[in-house]
Amino acid sequence: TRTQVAVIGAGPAGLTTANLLRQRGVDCVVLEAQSREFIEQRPRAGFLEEWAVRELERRGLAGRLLQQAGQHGAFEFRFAARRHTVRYAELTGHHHFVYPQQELVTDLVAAYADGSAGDIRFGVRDVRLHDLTGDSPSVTYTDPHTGQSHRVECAYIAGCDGARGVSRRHIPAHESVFASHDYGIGWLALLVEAPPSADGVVFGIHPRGFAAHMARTPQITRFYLQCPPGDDPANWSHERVWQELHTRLAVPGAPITEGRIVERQVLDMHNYVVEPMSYGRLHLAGDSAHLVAPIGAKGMNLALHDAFLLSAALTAQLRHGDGARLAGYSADCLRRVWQYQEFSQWFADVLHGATHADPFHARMAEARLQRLLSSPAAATAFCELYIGKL
Ligand code: RFL
Repeated sequence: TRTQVAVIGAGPAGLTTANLLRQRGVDCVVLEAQSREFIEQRPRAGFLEEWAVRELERRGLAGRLLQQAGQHGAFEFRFAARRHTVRYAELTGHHHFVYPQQELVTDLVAAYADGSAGDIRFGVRDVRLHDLTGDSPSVTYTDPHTGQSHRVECAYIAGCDGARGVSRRHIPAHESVFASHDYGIGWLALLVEAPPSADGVVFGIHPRGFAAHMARTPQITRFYLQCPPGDDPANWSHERVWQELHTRLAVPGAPITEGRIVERQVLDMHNYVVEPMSYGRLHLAGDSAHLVAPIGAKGMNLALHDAFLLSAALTAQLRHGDGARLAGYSADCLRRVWQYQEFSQWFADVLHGATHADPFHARMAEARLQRLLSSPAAATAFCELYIGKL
């Protein structure tokens, strides 16, 4: 096969890139390791920042989202048995759209594959990238049904294959800096069949560990519980989960609604950034280039931001021979990436402060929280980052 852009990975980054390329008359082929059914049901993120939704809307990709998504403009901290609401929409003029990631993926696959007859190949194996520094790179993969090897020849490769993908590994170590940070903390991520117990997000700060509540749909709620990194989800029985959630999120008059736990996984809180995000004809986008622990709900938003920039840069190059945006692609993405990394780090220190072994750190976290809750200027600065208004 010959195409202009080979897109590896059909997550939010890859699918958005592919849709926007096709809209602008650039040919592409998407290669995805999983099946269509699998990616349309994989639950992950749920919070989209308003600027990202407006951009999807401008491109005709937000039809169902705008009909179905809930809107959030406030969250609350809970600690010492009290609630403290932060009304970030009032402070910034912007809000979040709550739309499960798998719904966005479903819409983007439909718009690309069904709506515009885009070429997408599911279940591919052994994806490899070739000749990245030459003029005619290519991608090979094995077809799962026939066992046959295929080659996609292209002009550019969009490496959108997530945190565990292969694209990033094709960049020689001496050609990029891999900057990373490990919090040494785990979060037990839970999906529960229960309606939300509060209007917005709840961040619980407690000496037993952080806990959070995030609405997803009227029937499904996500919860997080701080736990040791690498903890075994089997250590968390139904009884233990609910006991800890009730304790860590406890305030009078605001009970937590229990339900069946349909997903339990332990996430080790760590971040990384690959810099630059480009190597020869390969350009990374989304989690393949940068991971931000789900502390401030940033990952999916960054994946979309990269996709908007990459599709515009590739179009300028391939349709108009203008390479300036592609040359600046990595730096343009990384400005927002590093702001979000810094925000997540700051916020993580506040959320986990109550369990910090070092009393100095614990008191610093308290001081930050007090300032955030008492100074409108501090609250506005925080909220601008929280909603991604840069
Ligand atoms: P994705 O979504 O991981 O998509 C990558 C795709 O590439 C495929 N793939 C391959 N395809 C071909 N060949 C290979 N060798 C391949 N290897 C992998 C994969 O199957 C997949 O389909 O990356 P993308 O597009 O960069 O999108 C990033 C987001 O998915 C991620 O940042 C968010 O889910 C992070 N995240 C959250 N982000 C938010 O903005 N708000 C949130 O509230 C939020 N909550 C979360 C999250 C991530 C979580 N987990 C488990 C990772 C909650 C959780 C629990």
